[in-house]
Amino acid sequence: MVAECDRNDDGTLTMCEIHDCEVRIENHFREINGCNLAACPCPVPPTGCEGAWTCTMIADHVWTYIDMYDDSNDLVLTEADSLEKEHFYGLVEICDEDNSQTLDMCEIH
Ligand SMILES: [Ca+2]
Ligand SMILES: [Ca+2]
Ligand SMILES: [Ca+2]
Repeated sequence: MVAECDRNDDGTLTMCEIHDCEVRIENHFREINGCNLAACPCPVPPTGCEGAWTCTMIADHVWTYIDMYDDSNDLVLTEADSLEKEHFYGLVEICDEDNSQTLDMCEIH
């Protein structure tokens, strides 16, 4: 593991070296299976910024959100899902990057 993932050859693995390695392994698996590749930045904890979220926390929150509101389990929020209409339209206004009037996971993210 160390030999394979230690990018700067210092004999230790930082969090980001391990993370990059995991992403490479995951993308190797995805390539074989014809899936879209993961683009995951290293989840560096924010420093000197109280209340800031890491990318991992944001990703967790997206899943929580989808879990709570996506009744149709298609990983897309639409008018048909149980999100309050007012809240949904507010989010669409802010987050709907392709103007489809629905929110996919990446838009919520
Ligand atoms: Ca290293
Ligand atoms: Ca849905
Ligand atoms: Ca959209």
